[in-house]
Amino acid sequence: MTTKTKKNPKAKQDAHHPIESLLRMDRIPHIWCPGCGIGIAVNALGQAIKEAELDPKKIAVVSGIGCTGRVAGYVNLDSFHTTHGRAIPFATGLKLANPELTVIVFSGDGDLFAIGGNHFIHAARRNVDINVFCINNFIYGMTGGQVSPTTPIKRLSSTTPYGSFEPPFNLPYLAMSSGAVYVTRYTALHVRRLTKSFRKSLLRKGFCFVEILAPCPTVYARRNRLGTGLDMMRFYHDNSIIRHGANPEDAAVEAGGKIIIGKFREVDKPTFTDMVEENLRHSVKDGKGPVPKINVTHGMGQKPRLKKHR
Ligand SMILES: Cc1ncc(C[n+]2csc(CCOP(=O)(O)OP(=O)(O)O)c2C)c(N)n1
Ligand code: SF4
Repeated sequence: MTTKTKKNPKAKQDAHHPIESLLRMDRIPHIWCPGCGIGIAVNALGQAIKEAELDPKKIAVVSGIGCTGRVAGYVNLDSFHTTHGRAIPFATGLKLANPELTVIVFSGDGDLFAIGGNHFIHAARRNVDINVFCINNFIYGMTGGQVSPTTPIKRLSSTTPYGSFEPPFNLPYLAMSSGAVYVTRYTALHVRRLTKSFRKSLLRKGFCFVEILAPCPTVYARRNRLGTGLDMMRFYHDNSIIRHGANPEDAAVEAGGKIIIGKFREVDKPTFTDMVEENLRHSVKDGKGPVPKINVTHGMGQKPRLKKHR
């Protein structure tokens, strides 16, 4: 970036954002409200992709529907804005068809855990090698502020005008008990930690989950009188406790309560693709064939190579 000085008055025009190459600049300005946390997370993702030195041509970003779902439209990568709740099965298909891809699901708490909840637990159970990054703003932002599966008890929404009474999901706990190999939570304030966590997730095999607590000043904070996006960042600053290795069962988010952030889990386990290959090898060895040998390393757009075993 060039700094504008008296000697160089045109420098401002030449200034570039550090992750500009990863954004579809022709689509900027984006639709997100001032103070929204989604853009901060997108910036952290861009930085993480650069730091991980991944080839942008081998990355795919998949989103569902919602304000967060719009991320797929702004990244200058192969990206897919899929139907509501279906980002994970779409991403699973991409990864199985082309295991060389780094597949990122970037979507909201409503998309991933209400209509898409079933896909989440099964992809985690199977340890599909994808990265699921969830913006948790505790609400359905895009559709005007309905209660979501993560809305804390007592919080107001357009569908809970007297306060939500449904127990919310504790996302890291859900991810870990479903089988995710890497589970972290940060807030939109903890940009450096979030960037590092994205980077580690992108470089790690298996089902990785990063939860990003992010302000939605427009429909969540306003209705709950939590102030502006900046006020919410101040809240994160004053109330986040970094506790790596904490039991996620103890990390539920309660209205106005302390927030436990950090890395909850990092383990190695065979991925779904590993298990498919292993299972095929055993079936052949046990003489239970004929079993087609699927070459899972074929590229996108190519037909799977099926070979019969004698
Ligand atoms: C099948 C279907 N049902 C409902 C909707 C309406 N809808 C669009 S976005 C959304 C909620 C998104 O909430 P979340 O994932 O939390 O994203 P945010 O907008 O907060 O980022 C809903 C219910 C839809 N598009 N498709
Ligand atoms: S409605 Fe909320 S989540 Fe959607 S862009 Fe505005 S602040 Fe962000």
